[in-house]
Amino acid sequence: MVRKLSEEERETFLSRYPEWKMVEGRDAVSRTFKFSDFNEAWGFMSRVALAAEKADHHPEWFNVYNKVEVTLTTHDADGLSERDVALAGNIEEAAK
Ligand code: HBI
Repeated sequence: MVRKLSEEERETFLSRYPEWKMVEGRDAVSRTFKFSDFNEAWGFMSRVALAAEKADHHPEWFNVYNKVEVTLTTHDADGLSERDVALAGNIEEAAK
């Protein structure tokens, strides 16, 4: 069973990744990415999908054309865990 992030770990996470915001009413973080077109968005999602499979930790996401909304939380912890921090790091890399 993976544990939830502490208050301090959350502050560290959110200051390290300021584009990620807490989701209202959920213990989750979310960020929206905008790409030049669908092809770029799709390439990003493909890279994230591979990282998610490798980590066995998967995002909740929504895509329309060049926009990808990503939400991270850990079902097994019923909230944010270090798995979300790690995946957010991979997602930031995949968006470069
Ligand atoms: N992804 N976001 C998220 N949260 C989980 O708890 C999770 C997951 N992907 C796979 C996974 N858990 C498996 O470890 C469990 O379903 C067995």
